[in-house]
Amino acid sequence: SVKPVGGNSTITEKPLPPCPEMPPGLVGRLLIEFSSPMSMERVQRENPDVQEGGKYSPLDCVPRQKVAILIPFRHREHHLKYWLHYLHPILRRQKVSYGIYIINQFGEDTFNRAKLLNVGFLEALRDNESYDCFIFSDVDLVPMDDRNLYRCYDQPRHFAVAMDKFGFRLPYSGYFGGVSGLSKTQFLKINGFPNEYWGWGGEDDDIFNRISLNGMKVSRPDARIGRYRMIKHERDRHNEPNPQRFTKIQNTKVTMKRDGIGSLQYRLVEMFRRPMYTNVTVDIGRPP
Ligand code: UDH
Repeated sequence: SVKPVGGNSTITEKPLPPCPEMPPGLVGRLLIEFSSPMSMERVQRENPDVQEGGKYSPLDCVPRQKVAILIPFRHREHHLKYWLHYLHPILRRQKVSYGIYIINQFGEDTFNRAKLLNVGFLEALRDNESYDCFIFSDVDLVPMDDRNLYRCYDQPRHFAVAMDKFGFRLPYSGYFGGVSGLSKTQFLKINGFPNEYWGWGGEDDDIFNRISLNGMKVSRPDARIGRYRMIKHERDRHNEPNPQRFTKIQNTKVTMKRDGIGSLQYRLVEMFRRPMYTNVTVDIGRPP
């Protein structure tokens, strides 16, 4: 379109091109460390283009997807600062249109990662940004290569394929933990994630089973690109290994029909926006 500006001069507004499949500004391998001090003020200062609530869209191209990034969370403020410090610039270089959602479990009952992520899916949709891609990331995992593109793929994606703590290899072929991503359609096809895994472990294997049982196949980046650093930490209180996990993952075929996004129940405690992220605090109850 041609817009008249003052007298007889004109500027031509070219329609924006779609964002490139492989963004040209990527740098590849990154130096990731967690020893220098970090503050939220610094993260804000270094990311002035991020909008309130941790939202961003590239200005020079039209992104093909809108991505909600959902982080299960409780008492990990220290990790969150590093995660935001590293991820905002990476996502900007990747030309992602995104919003960051911290799904904070209210109270001190047993932690439930997968249920929090189900809540995140619904609350991000309620935020009216028309997200069509959902990326689920632990707060302590930072990619070491920006060619590991945070978007959705033809098949459900597993991003964290080569973590430092597993010697930069997949711990087993069906591993789906750490960082994963599903389109809205893929997520609904598997009835979302299980709500009934309380405490540590098993929920990621259940999600892997749901994907396979619904005729999909996990897609992954090359292990040279899908490298991650994890911020070292001790086991959290109220997130002990769940002793039921081994038997539960044998039953996904039966349980996925009744347990998932379709049966999710929770109470939203508060939602507020910070400059670098949106916080969703939620009461998800406790194990029966
Ligand atoms: N999370 C929290 N708060 C909690 C528990 C879990 O925010 O209290 C979230 C957080 O995003 C975390 C994710 O859930 O990254 C996964 O939980 P995790 O980090 O406990 O799981 P991981 O397998 O570690 O990474 C298990 C404990 C290892 C202890 C090793 C001691 N040497």
